[in-house]
Amino acid sequence: EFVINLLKHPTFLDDTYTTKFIDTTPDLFAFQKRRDRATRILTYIADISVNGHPETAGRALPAAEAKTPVPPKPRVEPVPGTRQLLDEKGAKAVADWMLAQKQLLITDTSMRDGHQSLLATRMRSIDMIRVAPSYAANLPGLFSVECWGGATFDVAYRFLQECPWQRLRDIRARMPNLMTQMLLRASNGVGYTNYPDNVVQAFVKQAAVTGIDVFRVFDSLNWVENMRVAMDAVVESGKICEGTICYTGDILDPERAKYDLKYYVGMGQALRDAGAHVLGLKDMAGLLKPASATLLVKALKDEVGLPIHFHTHDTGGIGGATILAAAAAGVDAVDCAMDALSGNTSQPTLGSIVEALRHTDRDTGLDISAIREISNYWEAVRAQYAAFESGLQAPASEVYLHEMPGGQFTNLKAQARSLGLEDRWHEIAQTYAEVNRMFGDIVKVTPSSKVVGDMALMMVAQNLTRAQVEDPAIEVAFPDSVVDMLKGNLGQPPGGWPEALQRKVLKGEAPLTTRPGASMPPVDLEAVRAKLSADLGDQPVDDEDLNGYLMYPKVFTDYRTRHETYGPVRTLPTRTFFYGMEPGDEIEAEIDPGKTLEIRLLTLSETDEKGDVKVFFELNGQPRVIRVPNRL
Ligand code: BTN
Ligand code: 3PY
Ligand code: ZN
Repeated sequence: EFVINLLKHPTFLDDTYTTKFIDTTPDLFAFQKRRDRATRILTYIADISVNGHPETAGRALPAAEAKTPVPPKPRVEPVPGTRQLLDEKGAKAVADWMLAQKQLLITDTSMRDGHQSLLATRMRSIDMIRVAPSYAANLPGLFSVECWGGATFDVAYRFLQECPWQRLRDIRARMPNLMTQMLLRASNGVGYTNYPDNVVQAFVKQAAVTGIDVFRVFDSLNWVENMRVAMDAVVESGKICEGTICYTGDILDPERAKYDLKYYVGMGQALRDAGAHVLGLKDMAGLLKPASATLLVKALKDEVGLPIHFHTHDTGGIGGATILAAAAAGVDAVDCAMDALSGNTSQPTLGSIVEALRHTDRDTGLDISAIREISNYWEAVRAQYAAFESGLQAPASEVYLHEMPGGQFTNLKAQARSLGLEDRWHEIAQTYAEVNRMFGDIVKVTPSSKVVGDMALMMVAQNLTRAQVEDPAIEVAFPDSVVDMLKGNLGQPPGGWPEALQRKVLKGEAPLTTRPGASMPPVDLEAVRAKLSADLGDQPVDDEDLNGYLMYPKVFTDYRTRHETYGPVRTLPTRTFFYGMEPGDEIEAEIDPGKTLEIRLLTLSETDEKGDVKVFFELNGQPRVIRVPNRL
């Protein structure tokens, strides 16, 4: 029997847009609305119990002995942390404080990059929200908690049937003393393409209002010109602008002279001059080697003058060594993932970095027993996502060949599997490297990494060599993303695009060489809001909804349409969300603060002549029957 007691906190999971709707529409019958929501949730459970969840079909099941995750008890009331410093003294004061600290500051990435890089970004909000109070109370000395942005935004709507803004609001409310952090792809927002300037500005403004404190802003081609709109918007919001260098190549390798020490120092200075409070050093693939980190961090510290926040991945297995080298060279803050969500394509292991530095001059001061407790919680959470594990068994030095970002690696592997190419993975890795050289040796990070991945998959699937692709006499149907990138729609890489390839791909069309946003007209936000509201049957569209729609129109409206059928399924325990219930199972779901549904599944009928199954529930002690089609 599987029973979960959700946190009985009065503000738990507050303020769905459904409740906002009720709040702003007092003449609605609240009782009717409530009953509807319960019915919708029962419909979802019934459907999943009968038909399974498409995302977990055919995938590994959670182990039979998997335990219900129980968050560690908050030991004390949260004491003031970095959040209070930011709120009271401002972004510049936080940057000055970082520079004045001796201890190595730590960002925990478990709620964003950790699960993005290990579990295909599939972690649900409820699993984060339940542990947020433990972070606030037991680890008040963290620099920040990365919990938003990157791929989590669209995955929330698309695959998890939940609102990313609500996730942020709920985490923020439970971690009042810690800074929240997000990953923002500059003019690409949290999407895969350039957006008009006013869309990027509106998005940043909303993220700041809903609860982001630290914005890590990067561009997928390291084009500072294309980062200014987003960076200016962050500075304008009063939050911390972490202008970020993406690291690729190897500064010690004379063959990769394009990305040498001088290049990175120059970019760091340009980001400082563009208004960054903190300099981010984002090693998205985990390519920065310890000896190079020593050189690079020293040079950036000396020649840029901003505090440096280092991010890496452990794909090659020596990420921890690089962090320690960076710490010794004076880096101010680093990213780690809680132990149970660390290693391999994720970040290095938080607890082990803390231990490695204990009793040294960079001692983090973090409580290792609090870290262990939180990691034990994540271990139990991770067990529920067995369906999304990549099966990666070990770190591999192959990362220095392909240079894939940790967040893309397992994703591309899954794409390869779906194309029947999984057994040719090492060939794909080799081809990915060749595509990179063919594109002129570019930074590979979302979205440019996706373009390289698309091209590599296509070449392997069609057995095309680089020489064939480049041969003007051979007709090649390039993926749309490749055409788009070589048109200049993601911006310009250092040194520009290789001209011969660009001519072939564009078939004579002239490429864009200016900033894409400069030639995109502003979107009429209020007109879009009005049209969206009408399309949704005159439902209200608030600023969060509007910004979600502007990033991902179809993903957003699909989410809203499903929401009409299934209600606030984000309140279900993860096991129920992905696997439904079995006769005898009992769960609780708190759909509003203090409003808890107690749900028991009694039995399921045989499939009737219409092809339907009747699912018999007890809802808060009352019998309820839901009929769903058997689609299996
Ligand atoms: C990256 O590619 O740099 C980071 C990970 C982003 C993953 C998303 S999920 C869907 C899409 N397909 C990809 O290959 N990458 C993105
Ligand atoms: C993202 O943009 O999602 C990334 O994780 C890039 O590394
Ligand atoms: Zn990362």
